[in-house]
Amino acid sequence: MRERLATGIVQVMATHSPLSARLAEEAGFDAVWASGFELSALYGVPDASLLSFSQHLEMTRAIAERVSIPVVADLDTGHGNALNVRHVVRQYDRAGAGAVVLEDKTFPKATSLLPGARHELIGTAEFQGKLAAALDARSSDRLLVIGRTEALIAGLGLEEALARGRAYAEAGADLILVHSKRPEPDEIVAFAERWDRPTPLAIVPTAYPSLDLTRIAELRTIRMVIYGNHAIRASVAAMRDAFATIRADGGLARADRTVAPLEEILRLQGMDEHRAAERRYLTDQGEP
Ligand code: SPV
Ligand code: MG
Repeated sequence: MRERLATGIVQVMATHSPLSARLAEEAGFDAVWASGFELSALYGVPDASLLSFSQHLEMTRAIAERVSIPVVADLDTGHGNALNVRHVVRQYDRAGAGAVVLEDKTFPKATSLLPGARHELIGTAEFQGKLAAALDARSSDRLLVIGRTEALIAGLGLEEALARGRAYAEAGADLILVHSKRPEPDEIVAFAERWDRPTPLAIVPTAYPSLDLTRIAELRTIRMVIYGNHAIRASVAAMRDAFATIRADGGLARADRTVAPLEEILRLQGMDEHRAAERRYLTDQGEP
């Protein structure tokens, strides 16, 4: 991940499962985003600190086992104070995460893109302590620690966002993620243009999709783009279509032409390797 960051813009696709992570890898993304929003949606609950840390950790571990690209793990607020962060980061490090993202909101958090949600931030110094705890907890600097400010999401303005970003860079964060929910990229562009630290920036352009890679590259300070929730949204749209077709037709014939063939699912499950292992180890096959 560090090498890729040094040479270009790292594109990270959202996932909520090892299967969606494999599809992201096959599509050519540099890394996958173990998204708290996507996993919450998968469980059918709001992204509001309702799932336990171990539920998200197990998803991250399962993804890391099934892909060879890095996993960027969404740790939300770190599940408590700096002492909780130490514990949590050690677990994600062992689970094989390539990066962890911690955000400066209070626990329990409100999901960032919800219109009218109340967003409260912890103090800058307290969040610096959480970042320091995360940096000390990692087993090596292979694991990137990304500090995320929600100052723009909370409506605190550009100056506060920049001040927090600088403070988190000073605390040693490897990247600063700055999030915005405005439908236009103006405040992110302003942030990126005024960013005056060597620490690279990360963004999640879900709310402002007009900001594409060409423009991001021109800004020069943004090195990571996280496509925040297009895995779960794509799968919901695809499932809804297939379910409606089957209901309307009273059968599978037409839906069968649009859903992925069974062979494709078997391949994604690693069935070839499984069958090879079967031939190698189940040597009693054929005996009565
Ligand atoms: C997530 O995907 O869980 C994120 C990005 O943190 S957002 O939902 O936009 O806050
Ligand atoms: Mg999240």
